[in-house]
Amino acid sequence: MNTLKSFFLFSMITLWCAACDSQGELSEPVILYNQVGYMVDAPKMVLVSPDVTEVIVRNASGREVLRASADAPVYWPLSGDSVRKVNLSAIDVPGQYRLVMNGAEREINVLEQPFTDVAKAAVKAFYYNRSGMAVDSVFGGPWARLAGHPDTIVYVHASAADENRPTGTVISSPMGWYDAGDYNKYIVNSGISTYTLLRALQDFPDYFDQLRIGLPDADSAHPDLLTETLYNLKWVLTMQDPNDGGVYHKLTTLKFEDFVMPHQAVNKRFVVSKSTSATLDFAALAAHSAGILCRYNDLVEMGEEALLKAIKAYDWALKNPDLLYFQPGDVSTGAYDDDVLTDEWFWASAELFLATGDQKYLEAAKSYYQRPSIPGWSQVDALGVLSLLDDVSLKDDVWIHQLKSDFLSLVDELVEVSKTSPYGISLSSFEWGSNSRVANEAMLKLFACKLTGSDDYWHSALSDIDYLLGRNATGYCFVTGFGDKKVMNIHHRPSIADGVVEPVPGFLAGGPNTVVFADCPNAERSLFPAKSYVDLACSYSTNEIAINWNAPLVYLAGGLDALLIK
Ligand code: 9MR
Ligand code: 9MR
Repeated sequence: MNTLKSFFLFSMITLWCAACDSQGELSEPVILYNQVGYMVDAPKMVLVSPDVTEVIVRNASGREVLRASADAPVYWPLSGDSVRKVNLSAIDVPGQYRLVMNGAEREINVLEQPFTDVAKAAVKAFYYNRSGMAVDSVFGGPWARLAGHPDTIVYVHASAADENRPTGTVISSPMGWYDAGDYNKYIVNSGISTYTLLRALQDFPDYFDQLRIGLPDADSAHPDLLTETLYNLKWVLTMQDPNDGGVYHKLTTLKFEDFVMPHQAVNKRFVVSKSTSATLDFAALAAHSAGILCRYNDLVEMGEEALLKAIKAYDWALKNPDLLYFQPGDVSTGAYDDDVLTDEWFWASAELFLATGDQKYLEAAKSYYQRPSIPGWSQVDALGVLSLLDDVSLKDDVWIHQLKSDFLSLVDELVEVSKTSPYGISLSSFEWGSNSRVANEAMLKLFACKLTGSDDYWHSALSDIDYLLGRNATGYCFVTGFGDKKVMNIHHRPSIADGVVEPVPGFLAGGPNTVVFADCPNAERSLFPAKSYVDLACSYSTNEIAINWNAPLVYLAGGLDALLIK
């Protein structure tokens, strides 16, 4: 049988068996729902399998409050199944409700502000991933752990050596977050992650100013989100070579460490290769943060230093415009290699212009500008656009008008897709970290809502969070520590090695995709990308966590909550 035929047969069997168990008996209907909570004054949608035509909703005292009929089933080629939408928006009183259908029951929560706990946990996750610091039991509960990776003795790798800092030179580069389930620290990925958290702070200041998450270094003068972000920013600023302004691509062991606790992962650490991408991302982040730091008396000096470093980094990039990152032969940790830097040039130029007012950076930004795309570690043009659109002094500028219209047309397209998508999201493909793409799309939608005030945008972002919290083709609530069908086995070294059953909470799992099938050789994996996810620690391609995936979750959960307090 040829591949196409067997794939077709496989799909038919999958469809036919959607409502059967292994013996072909009728099994429970499928119901997919946001397992954390729905917002009271907002659209509420659950998904059911084709066998369900009506859902009865009962309140906590058992009284029927709604009978909602299910829409016609719609097939999604990406999930290989058909689902029906059920609109529960008529529920307008907060509380717990039971959904009853075909003999099965599920409970949903309807709340004024359902996402506060997710927002707090998503910020706290960064604290749990701090390098060079113990997690105290007062703040970390069962996930308390010893400190690892002080990074006060870090070697200059041959790929990064020059006459000022020859191979083997020792430098100090402490603090910062571990990138993900591994223990390394990568500038490219730190750039977007740190920026996204600062963006959340700027876009929803009232909300994040008062959000307290329990940090050992918290104080009343700074929002906790800023305190957490500073922990990484301080590390980022150590990654510049003061001699020439170039920035090391990463701080890493030569190979990934084993699945041990941070203090047991003691292999030598190196700074590897300066690269144009890391240097531009550094310049953008440092320049952007300068503007924020200068608002706090005790951080003014750090802000001024950050700006000087940003300028120096940009100058280095001008002299070394094409130094792409190539993984040295003896290094096998994350590469974050990107060979298209137009967007990094745009972002850095935009931020340097905003921070200095110097027209030369504006001219550069204009020359690199292209219609933005969804943010990702290798795609940062939207970040520059958000910063420019946020600057009130530019709002009458003709070029900025163009940016705004390009940005809104991008978000409008996303919203249109989500309206017709069977699962109510804007994804049309599934990449590594697919859940983060959902969250990043939602971030753009919330920003568009701030720009225009249109409900359509935040409703679509709300549908994205519903997806992440359980209303997806796998039925998992993808944030650790939350949900009825919980993710338990993230590819996260501390969660694997700490002996605690529950994983470290607040992390967004990478999510379904079909990029790598070999990570868990014995696991059954769907061939359909939206279902191709396994909650197994071996599955680094679907079940790792990462700072650039959690940052847009912070923005989304906090942003939605914040919009509701208006
Ligand atoms: O554990 C590694 C994880 O943290 C990385 O994100 C991932 C992708 O680079 O790689 C994991 O390491 C795997 C390696 O790439 C291939 N061999 C198996 C390793 C994990 O068991
Ligand atoms: O998020 C990254 C993804 O886009 C890449 O395809 C993948 C393989 O290179 O690497 C991912 O990033 C990992 C990084 O290399 C190492 N730390 C964990 C990151 C998340 O898996």
